[in-house]
Amino acid sequence: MKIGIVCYPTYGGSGVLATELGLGLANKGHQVHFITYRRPARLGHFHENVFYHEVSNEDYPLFEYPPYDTALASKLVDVIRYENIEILHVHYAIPHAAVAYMAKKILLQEGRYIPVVTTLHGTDITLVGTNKTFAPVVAFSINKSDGVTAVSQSLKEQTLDAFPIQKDIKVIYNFIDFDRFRKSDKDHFKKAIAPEGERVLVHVSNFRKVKRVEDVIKIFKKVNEVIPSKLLLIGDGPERHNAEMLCRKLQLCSEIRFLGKQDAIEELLAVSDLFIMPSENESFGLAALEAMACEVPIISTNVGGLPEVNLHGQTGFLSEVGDIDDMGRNAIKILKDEPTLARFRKNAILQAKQFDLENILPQYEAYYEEILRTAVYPDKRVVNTTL
Ligand code: GMT
Repeated sequence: MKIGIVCYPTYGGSGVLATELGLGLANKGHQVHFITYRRPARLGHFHENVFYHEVSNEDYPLFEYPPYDTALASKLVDVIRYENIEILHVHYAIPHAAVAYMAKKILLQEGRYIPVVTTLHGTDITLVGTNKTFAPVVAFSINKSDGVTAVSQSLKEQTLDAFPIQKDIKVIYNFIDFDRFRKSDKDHFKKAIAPEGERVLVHVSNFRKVKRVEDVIKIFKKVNEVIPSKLLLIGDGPERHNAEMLCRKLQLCSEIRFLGKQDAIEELLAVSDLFIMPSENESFGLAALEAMACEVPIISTNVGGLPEVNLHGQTGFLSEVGDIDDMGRNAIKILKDEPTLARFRKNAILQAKQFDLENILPQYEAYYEEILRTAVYPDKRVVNTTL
């Protein structure tokens, strides 16, 4: 298949997932075309089946806001036309689903039908999407997609609650590549980070408000009072400054390391004992899954799709948002002795296997095939012209 992929090329979960999906599809022989404004963060190496088309935007004194949507729609039309893309998969509804609809209508005038699959990732529904600034367009463009997927059952339900959706939404979970994410021997790292054999706690995110990074530090404080430990904070974003200020206030700076954005996250997860995800909202929690694949148990909240990933009492624990005391207590329960930690580690990797790329990738392929069959082939232009 020739597949077009649109995503945010940044470090956000939706961009990571979209890039890994594209690479996985390319490894299976599909031709994958990424259409984005920058090369996606995880698209670092040459692959014979991967193509990258950059969306450039025109600056003009009149534009206070350069019209990215228009630039992307035009680029999509161009790439789909000349590369003969068969199916377009857009990640994150805003603005990608609406832009895809625009490109589809333009191409339809030429008698070319491009089926569009939209994957909902989370904040495009739960935070930003329901905002009245965007809501009508989000609902409309989801309904106009040929196929819609959500990354958890919870996100599907939240979407159906929030919008008048007539489309069937298929749940296809986030996935993990075990070739990359697995526990490896990084003893030299461990010694550098925790020279006295301290427990290593870790948090990875884009440091947005929704991630509640300050809660991570407060939970760590509770653990640190009882168990010798270190905290690694990986990623960067708007909340970093506040997090640093809190470390200073709590006099924890010598126990906490801010590592910024990292590419080889798996190497840091390999030396970690516990992952903390106290998010206010989380449609799935890809960062938690990456940790679990490296045998790291999870302390998380119980929101969104997290209970579908983190099994309470087995792979970690779930708590109410903001319940620092409970999360602190649970963290100590897991870290208190080696046999308990080993049991949680084992359960974490077993659960992560449910989301193995090898299982999830064929679900996307089958879904594309179904969309191509039902949206195009049975009654071709009849379906097309009624759009
Ligand atoms: O919050 C992030 O990490 C970024 C965000 C995004 O849309 O880029 O991630 C969302 O998509 C991920 C991949 O599907 C999910 O695993 C995350 O749970 C989801 N984030 C939220 O719902 C807050």
